Amino acid sequence: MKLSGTISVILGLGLLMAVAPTTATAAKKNSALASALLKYDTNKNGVLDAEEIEALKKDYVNNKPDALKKYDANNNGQIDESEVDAIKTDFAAAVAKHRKKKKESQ
Ligand SMILES: [Ca+2]
Ligand SMILES: [Ca+2]
Repeated sequence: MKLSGTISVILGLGLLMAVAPTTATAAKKNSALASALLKYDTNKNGVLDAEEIEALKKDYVNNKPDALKKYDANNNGQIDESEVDAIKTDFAAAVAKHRKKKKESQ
């Protein structure tokens, strides 16, 4: 009984270790994509202003950057108003993370 419990724990840990790297890579990729949104904040005020959103939309139509592809939820080749909200949300998270990182490195 005790032995099988130990085996379960070992198997559990093994599974956890097998799953963890994949999750970490995905998280890293997501955060890299979110960081790519930071460049659209051209005046660096930590907010995507109307004209910055316009520039972002144009960039998507013209260049289809990887960082924006996932936001084109209906795949019509454009960032629609309804898709802007998701970008703003991720942008805000990226800004918060960026600021925290900056603070930690000081
Ligand atoms: Ca801005
Ligand atoms: Ca769209």
